[in-house]
Amino acid sequence: MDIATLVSNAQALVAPGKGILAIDESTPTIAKRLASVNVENTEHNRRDYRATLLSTPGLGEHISGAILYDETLRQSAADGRSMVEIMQAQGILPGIKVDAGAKPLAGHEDEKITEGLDGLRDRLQAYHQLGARFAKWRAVITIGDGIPTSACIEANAHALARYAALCQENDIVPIVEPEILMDGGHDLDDCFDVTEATLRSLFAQMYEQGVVLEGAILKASMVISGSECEDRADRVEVAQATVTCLLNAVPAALAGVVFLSGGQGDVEATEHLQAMNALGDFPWPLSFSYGRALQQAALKAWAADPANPQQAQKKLAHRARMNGMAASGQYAASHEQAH
Ligand code: 5MM
Repeated sequence: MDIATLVSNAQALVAPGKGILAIDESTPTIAKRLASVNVENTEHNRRDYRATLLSTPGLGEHISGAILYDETLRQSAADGRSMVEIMQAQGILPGIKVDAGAKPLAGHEDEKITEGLDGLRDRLQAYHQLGARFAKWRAVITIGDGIPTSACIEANAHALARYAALCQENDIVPIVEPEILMDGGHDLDDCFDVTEATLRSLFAQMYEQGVVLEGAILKASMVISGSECEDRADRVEVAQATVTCLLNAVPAALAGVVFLSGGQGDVEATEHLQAMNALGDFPWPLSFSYGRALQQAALKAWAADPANPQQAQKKLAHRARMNGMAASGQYAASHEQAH
């Protein structure tokens, strides 16, 4: 394990004004995204869409790394350059999703456990050779009647910690992503309690497994009201609850925290990040690792005219710039109009 390289790559991923582009949708998930814009889910279309995003001029100004799906890491664009070469030319670190998806947790109705530890050491070695320098593993926690159970929280925390230790053994920075789903009618306090319990369990397990926190990143969901909640918290309430929860449960030694968007609107996700960074300085950089909130506008523009990728690239560059500003606490709504 090369700790100096792990730490320097982790710090590069959360460098000031930069965040991560999540384009690691599994084939069933990208099928839904493409269907929403009436595009057929073929390998050719997935390749062209993702090559368009990664080739955005100047993308490296606000994007430090991109998380890819296995297929994308092995692909080359139509011009013959590999996706990894495109990213290297942009100064963007290649990342890879290594979990095998969230499956039903035996004996626990409506709860999930993320699989993928078997054979992971060999896969990480192969991914490192292909150019990956960081990885991601997502656990899914649902809030509902009597759930999440401690069995679900602890099983997922244990798997995340074992994944993280294996990554570091292979000089790959682990991003640990315990996503508390926004689905449901729960309120902000419910989300706070579940998020705090999940993070406390995760960092206890990471300590047990000997994960070097300075070379690891948390991909967190915000503390936010459920999408069906009747009285949803506003931007400042979400920001205050989220940073309070993180300060309670996340060790200061961690390299950084990046947020997922989880179904928020693209501007909403930027506003929440800005509201958090406006609250002051924290032990870790607070940045972004958005999937949908970075891609929504770009996907629509690309689907409207795939032969003219510049429109989609302009949309992505704009959202990356807005979120880069929010990561530095310098975003304002007026910046949206400058687009
Ligand atoms: C980009 O989507 C990622 C992969 O999802 P599946 O494994 O379900 O296909 C997903 O893990 C994503 O990175 C996170 O959920 C964050 O994305 P959002 O859209 O919530 O910011």
